[in-house]
Amino acid sequence: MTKRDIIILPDAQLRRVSEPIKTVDAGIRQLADDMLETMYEAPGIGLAAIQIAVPKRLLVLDVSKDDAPKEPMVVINPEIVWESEERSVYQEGCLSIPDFYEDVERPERVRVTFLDREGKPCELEADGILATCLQHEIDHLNGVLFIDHISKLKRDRVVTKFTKQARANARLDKQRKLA
Ligand code: GNR
Ligand code: NI
Repeated sequence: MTKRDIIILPDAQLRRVSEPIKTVDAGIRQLADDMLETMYEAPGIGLAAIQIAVPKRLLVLDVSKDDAPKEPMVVINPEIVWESEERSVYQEGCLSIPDFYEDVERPERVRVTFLDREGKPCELEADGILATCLQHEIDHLNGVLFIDHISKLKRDRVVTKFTKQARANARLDKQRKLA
């Protein structure tokens, strides 16, 4: 397994719509393993392939408690086939928007169809943090970020902050290359 770099705001790749996976082969299983390692290292509870710059409809997650055995999940070509009327609010974060957290309202429960790491069709009804995490990751596959669900004022503020930071880093890189 190999840890990969996570891309962050304002990287335009985060806005891409990812492509369905045609066949679940050894290459896809390798990619899923790399994503799990990257997620556990971060650490995070979920990771979409686009966060390591791979525009495929694949995500991994593990919402098990820190002191419980690991429960890695590989979710390929997910589709939300049902969502509850009932909503709930969770404070979300994102590995592609480090150190920024905000409340997001989403359906409390969802049913999701997907392929597992063997390519077997599966269906799952989720609630709580699993439902939130699945919806957050599926958003990534569609180029949507959790900041798209908060107020424009707060979103603009965080995008500006990360854009300025990226510019400052680019300037520093350039100076280092000249030195
Ligand atoms: O690690 C993560 N924690 C988290 C907390 C609340 C709601 C969603 C998440 S997902 C996030 C990892 C990530 O960025 N996945 O895309
Ligand atoms: Ni995220």
